Amino acid sequence: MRFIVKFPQFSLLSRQLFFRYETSTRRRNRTCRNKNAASIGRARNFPVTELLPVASERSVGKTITWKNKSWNILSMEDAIQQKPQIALFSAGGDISLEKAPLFAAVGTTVIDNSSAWRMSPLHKLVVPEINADVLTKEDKIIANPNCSTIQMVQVLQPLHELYKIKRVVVSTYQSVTGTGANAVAQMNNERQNIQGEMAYKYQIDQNLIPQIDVFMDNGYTKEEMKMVFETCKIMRDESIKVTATAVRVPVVGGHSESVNIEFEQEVDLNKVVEALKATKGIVVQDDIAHQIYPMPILAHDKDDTFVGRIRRDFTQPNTINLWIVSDNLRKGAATNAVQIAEYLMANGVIASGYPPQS
Ligand code: 2RA
Repeated sequence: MRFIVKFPQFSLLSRQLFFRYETSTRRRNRTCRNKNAASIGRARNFPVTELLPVASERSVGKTITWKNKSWNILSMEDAIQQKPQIALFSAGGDISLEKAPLFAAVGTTVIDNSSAWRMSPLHKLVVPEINADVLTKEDKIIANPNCSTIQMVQVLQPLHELYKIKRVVVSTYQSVTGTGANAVAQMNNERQNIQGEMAYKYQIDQNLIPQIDVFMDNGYTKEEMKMVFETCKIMRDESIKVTATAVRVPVVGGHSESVNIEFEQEVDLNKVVEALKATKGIVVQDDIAHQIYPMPILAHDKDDTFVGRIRRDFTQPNTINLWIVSDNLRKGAATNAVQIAEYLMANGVIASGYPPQS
């Protein structure tokens, strides 16, 4: 399999990578996105045997190093000609709209981290622990959800199964890494009193910016509305009401969320904690006697999503508050994409053999 990988957080802004990997039984090809995905693929022992990096014409012919080997960077056209079985990429919405169908047309399954396909009724939006079962061999372009949505639905889904969620009020505290390397550079420059390019309109160090992405006609930002729509789609329940406020904070390790959840039924807090502890990918960090709770500094570079401060909202019935933290570049992006690829492999959703049949 081959991956397409892009590395916005490492300033290799147009780089995409392809991998070919081999399973113990047969040779396969997959495509994945970003340096984070590459390192996660390595960490998760994803069976890549060949890496086919793809970049703009300027970089074609150069090499990159991955798993102690040097790999030649290809053009997009060369990569398409090689018909990888899976493409995991994050090349931005416009490139995705143009190129993902070209890969799909040659039989590649694209896992896309842009927002281009997320709300398309013809495309699946997948957090593997929640709804990977929707995937079929016909799904040639699969959408990876927005980072702030992924970590929230991971926690909401087991609780929805317990008590049926009516309404969610979420405020996010999102890392500058969600914007990219330019935002991390802006924050670091400000900390050192260096004049540099601004990723944001305002100073971010020692500040909070209550705007992530552009404003919509309804007064909410696009980031906030992604949380509204994507939650219902992933959880397959249009009745869940979500209202969000998304805020950028001068933090690197991950996104944090304060979430108020109202249920249809009466809530037993012990059962909430038990359900979360039993959920794959969730780690409960909730021991206020010892001041244990999730924080981005602890979540950084981890694949899990952390939840704590689980408590009853005493202002109204059937309602709780909790605090969720996850590394937005890991489970919020690359890890989720690699997990989708793993699911496709493990469940035979991708036809075996190489090259794929188009
Ligand atoms: C952000 N959610 O944090 C976005 C990245 N996709 O800006």
